[in-house]
Amino acid sequence: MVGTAAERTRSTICAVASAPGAGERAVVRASGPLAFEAVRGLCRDADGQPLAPQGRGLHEVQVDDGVGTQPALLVWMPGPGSYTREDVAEWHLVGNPALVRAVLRRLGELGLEPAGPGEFTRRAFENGRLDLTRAEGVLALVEARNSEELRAAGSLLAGGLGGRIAALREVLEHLRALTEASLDFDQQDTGHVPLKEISAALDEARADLLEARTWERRRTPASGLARVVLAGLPNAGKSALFNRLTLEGDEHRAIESDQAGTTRDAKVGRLALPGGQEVLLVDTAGIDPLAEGVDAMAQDRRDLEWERADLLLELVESSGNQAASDNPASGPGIPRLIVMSKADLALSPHDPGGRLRVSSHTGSGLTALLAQIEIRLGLATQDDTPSRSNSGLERQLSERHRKALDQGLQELAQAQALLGEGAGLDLVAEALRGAGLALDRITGQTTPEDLLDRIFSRFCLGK
Ligand SMILES: Nc1nc2c(ncn2[C@@H]2O[C@H](COP(=O)(O)OP(=O)(O)O)[C@@H](O)[C@H]2O)c(=O)[nH]1
Ligand SMILES: [Mg+2]
Repeated sequence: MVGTAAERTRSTICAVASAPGAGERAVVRASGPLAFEAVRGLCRDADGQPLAPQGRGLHEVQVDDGVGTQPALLVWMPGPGSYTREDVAEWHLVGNPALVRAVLRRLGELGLEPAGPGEFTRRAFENGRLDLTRAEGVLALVEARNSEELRAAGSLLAGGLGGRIAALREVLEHLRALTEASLDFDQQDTGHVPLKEISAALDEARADLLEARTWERRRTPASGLARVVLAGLPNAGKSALFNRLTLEGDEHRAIESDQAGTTRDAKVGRLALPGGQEVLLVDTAGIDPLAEGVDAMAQDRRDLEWERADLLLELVESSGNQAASDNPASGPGIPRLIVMSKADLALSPHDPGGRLRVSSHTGSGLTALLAQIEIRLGLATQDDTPSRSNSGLERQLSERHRKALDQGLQELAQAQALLGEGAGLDLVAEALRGAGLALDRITGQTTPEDLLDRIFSRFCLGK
């Protein structure tokens, strides 16, 4: 996509909106000011006359592809009541690739341009038909791979997040009006400043923002969470650490035992990081090159988990003879963090290499471990661009949303603190502006162009 938003919006775009290749039906879609002319140029009515559709509707037509005519159904959706808010025409044709090519060629002759990936949805967004979260919902719906992702995408598309942000934005506007009106009063004469009202509205905004964050966290399917995978030799203490860190109840516990080979099936649990975000923690079988039978299957299952890992937590016993370098748990290209386990059994309290030392029995070192995981996954930053390039769509979406929501929460906390300290209301107003900007990035009002480009370029052609 090139040119400014205004230039893009003035052109008329067309693309195949159905799956490529031969099929029962093919759909060609056009959007923009030339769509009406395109319909007149391409479609004949029952009397063989150029079709001039009146109002939204369905027409049985003959399509003139430049060689002959073919029966087709035309769906005419004049703006602004269409998906893009522009005039939109859709031709439902016999699913023949040669016919589709001929129709696209004719549309090109009529002055229409090929649409880029996601360009119809981008126009819908730019023309205010969808906010960015709902556009993301369209994308996520197209890309959903299972029912959990379908549900998650559907709730985004329905405005579950965008609607909450819009409501929050109103509360913030009210707050800003209150503080800015109060700025005009003499700073000493606090009797005129509705501090109680400002404080109550701040509390409300913060509660709403927390609710939005919880909603987004619940919405996020497991595929949208980073995977932290435990690795190490049998008995290194992987299952004990898994049990200590995961949020689930006792029925979800992994069996801990000094019998090597106890863990076979991978266990997946949720882990809460200090910043409030969740990731998946995966317990796997220990490394055993000599494993046979079901134990060998456990090794395969573990290899699979390593491949999907965003971070390997490689456990090495603090007291044992095994050194980290003896340990073959290093899948190529996967970041790993070496952790010395069973710190309570260590002879000296500090590892010479300055490595993390943890004990699942006493709980020592676990806070530092969680902080380190957060940093290594790139989740500790406020920047709302997704941290890992190879992560799936849902991961990128939920990370983007969460980071911006966290930023908004921080700004609100700052506003509350300033108000509590009796700082100047201009500072409070500044923090409120910051919170508003963070929220606007979620819905797309102030999202940088390059981030928008990246989001929309993931769409298929014709969407
Ligand atoms: N003292 C001590 N023992 C531990 C600790 N973590 C695990 N263990 C013990 O080490 C043995 C192996 O632990 P487990 O978690 O099953 O190891 P895995 O094979 O790596 O999953 C069990 O008997 C655990 O009770 C720890 O932090 N301190
Ligand atoms: Mg185990």
